[in-house]
Amino acid sequence: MCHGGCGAWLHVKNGRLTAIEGHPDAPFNRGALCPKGRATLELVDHPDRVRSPLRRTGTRGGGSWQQVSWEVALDDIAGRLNDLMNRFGPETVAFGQGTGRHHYLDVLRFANALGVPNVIEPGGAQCFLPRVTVSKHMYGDFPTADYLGDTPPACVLVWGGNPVVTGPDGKVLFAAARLLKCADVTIVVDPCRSETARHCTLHLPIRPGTDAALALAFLNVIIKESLYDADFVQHWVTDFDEFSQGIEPFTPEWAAPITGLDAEVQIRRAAQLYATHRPGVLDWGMAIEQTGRPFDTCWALAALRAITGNLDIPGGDCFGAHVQHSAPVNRGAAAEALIEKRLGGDRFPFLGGRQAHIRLAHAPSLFQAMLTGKPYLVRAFLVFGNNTLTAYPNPNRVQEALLSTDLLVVSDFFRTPTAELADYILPAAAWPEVDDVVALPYIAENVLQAQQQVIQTGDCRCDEWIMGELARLLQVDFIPSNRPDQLDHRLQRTGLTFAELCERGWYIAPSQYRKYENRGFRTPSRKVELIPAVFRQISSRSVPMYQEPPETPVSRPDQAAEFPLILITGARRMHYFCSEGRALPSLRRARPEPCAEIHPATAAAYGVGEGAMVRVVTLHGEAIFRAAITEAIRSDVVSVDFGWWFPEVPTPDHGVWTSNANLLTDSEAPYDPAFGSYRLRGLLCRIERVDEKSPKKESE
Ligand SMILES: Nc1nc2c(c(=O)[nH]1)N[C@H]1C(S)=C(S)[C@@H](COP(=O)(O)OP(=O)(O)OC[C@H]3O[C@@H](n4cnc5c(=O)[nH]c(N)nc54)[C@H](O)[C@@H]3O)O[C@H]1N2
Ligand SMILES: Nc1nc2c(c(=O)[nH]1)N[C@H]1C(S)=C(S)[C@@H](COP(=O)(O)OP(=O)(O)OC[C@H]3O[C@@H](n4cnc5c(=O)[nH]c(N)nc54)[C@H](O)[C@@H]3O)O[C@H]1N2
Ligand SMILES: [Mo]
Repeated sequence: MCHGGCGAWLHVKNGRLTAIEGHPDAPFNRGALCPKGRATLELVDHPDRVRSPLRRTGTRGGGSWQQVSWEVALDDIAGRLNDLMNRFGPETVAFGQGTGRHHYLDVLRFANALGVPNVIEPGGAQCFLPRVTVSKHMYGDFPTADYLGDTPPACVLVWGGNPVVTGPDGKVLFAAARLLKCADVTIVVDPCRSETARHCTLHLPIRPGTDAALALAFLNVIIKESLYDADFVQHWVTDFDEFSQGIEPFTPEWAAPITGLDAEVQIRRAAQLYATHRPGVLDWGMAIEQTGRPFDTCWALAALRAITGNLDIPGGDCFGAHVQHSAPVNRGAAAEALIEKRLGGDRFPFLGGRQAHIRLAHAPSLFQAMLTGKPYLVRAFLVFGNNTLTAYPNPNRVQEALLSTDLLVVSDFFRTPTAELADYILPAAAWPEVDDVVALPYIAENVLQAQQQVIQTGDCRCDEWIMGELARLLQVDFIPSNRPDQLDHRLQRTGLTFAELCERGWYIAPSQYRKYENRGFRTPSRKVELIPAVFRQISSRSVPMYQEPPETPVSRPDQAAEFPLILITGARRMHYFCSEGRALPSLRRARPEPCAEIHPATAAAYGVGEGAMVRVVTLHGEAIFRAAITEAIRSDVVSVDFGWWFPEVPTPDHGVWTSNANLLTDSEAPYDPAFGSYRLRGLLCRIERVDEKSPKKESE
């Protein structure tokens, strides 16, 4: 359901789900389930679940809906798409989706089939894909920790993530926690003492947005003190001398005032520990992609792994078995032709251009095109599982953009504030209602698990089916990846059929290490490239650079008096997955309200007591949170929950304008030069006490 991969037994009686248990032998979770997994029954049977297609009856966003059949809904949607595409070309249609779910690649292939150039997903520029793309250019593949091997890592360095809560990217939180337990040295880089930090021997409470500076200083220490793996570097790494020269100025003493860390006992010591405790895992999280310049930060961190020889060794960061046989996404003349038309494709080569791992459009530019008709008209938007109003910065503008289209279709489980703006809401199938192959960890694909449909709820259908039906009506060539023959096809490399995989539950590829010794790395030089040629085209330098983020007390001293604190948004919480789960009673009881974590000294300075309501104000807007006062955060940082809306508020906006973290963030330039990323963390803010009883306003 999430980035999961937890094996579970689903108990079914008379076609209804009656219980869920963690599967005791499942490769990653070994019997455990998190609260979100345990709430599955509350999700599938929820009284507010959308169970049949809904057609808008009144004005847009007015909240009046009529149930219609799939046939009526899809005929009308296909007819209107056809009409718009005939008038304005296929670029008048755009797709949106959320973080990686089973239908992720189907949306991209469906877009290619239709000639639709613009698919947006919050992750392209802000989550995971920057790490993947940079790794592909430098190593030819994306490495993940050796979760299933027999050799424990000697060191785990967690950077800008909280994996024991989030288990992101198909690696599962329980496996991440096990890894931390067995390592000798564990280090975490995080402005907060997160749940992961509490498992670690060394915590570096970095100033938000300065990760590239710290990573450069790590490289400097490791190179200067000759702590790198000289043998690996000599045989398998290009451009080491040029790179080393470039790194010379970035000493721990240079990085200390930037990062707010001590040069000797924090920076130098951590770099030495990571370099000398091998095998080492560097587990990087999504914080490094949300502070504005993931290109440089990912480059520096990727270089760290390479020079310490931790790639593809037992207990290190390993390349996957790629045991799934997937249909290609970017290949073919049709996909190539779309690059020219893609919004942001020319400006951000790693987001939407030929060198992107997954080609996506630049979200702020797409919303802009909807509003202005420039560079061309975008009149239809189909959303397959994304709460657009909570996921993107500047939700006021996002709402204007969505309302300006001629056709808005949203497929979801619930009438979210975003779905309420649509012409049609399509009832999406939840995970116990879908057959699929789940390949974990993402990109690496070492484990294939069977996801089996065990129940059917109302008229709910999976997104792949919806796209398949639209393709049929629009007469384009697209085959859903979970059609029975496709499931078998995807399992080719295992020699199993889908039915056989269902019998076994999962397939684990045998671990193989140092695969590069046979065929080299999958880069042009067949080696790890510290300065790939394509990086030279993007950067004016031969090493990653640190640039002070555009909105900090250092870069904007003029604003710092009024906004003296630093805001981070969206650190993940155990009970919710992004904007989901707010309607599920067990989850809502555990975390009833959106919180702002504030250090006691800061709270005292602002006269804010535990549990008080606070208004967080930035240069971009304001939102309201419950104060959670904690020592586990830097005193100059405030951390707010993201994704909040209030399903119980009866107006169609469901309270999305009260505590939506993206009212506080920034969608404007400057953007990351490679990915077009904007800033969700590391923004100037202040807090104010609010003397209201409840954070929920009815409506604006
Ligand atoms: N300020 C701030 N903004 C952020 C972030 C942050 O940290 N701070 N994080 C960013 C990141 S990393 C991400 S990934 C995005 C998250 O953005 P998304 O991944 O889009 O998450 P949601 O906004 O929860 O939207 C997902 C919607 O899809 C529905 N859904 C779930 N499964 C399915 C399915 O199989 N089919 C269909 N049709 N619907 C489904 C859910 O009910 C929910 O309404 O937000 C980004 N935005
Ligand atoms: N339970 C749960 N699990 C989830 C999700 C969820 O919503 N709930 N969402 C999923 C999604 S879409 C994603 S992308 C992943 C994200 O999962 P992770 O990659 O683990 O990212 P976060 O939870 O955002 O953890 C980021 C940590 O980064 C810290 N941080 C904030 N700013 C900075 C900074 O500038 N530098 C550094 N070094 N650290 C910083 C925060 O304090 C936080 O502890 O989780 C996935 N898993
Ligand atoms: Mo994400």
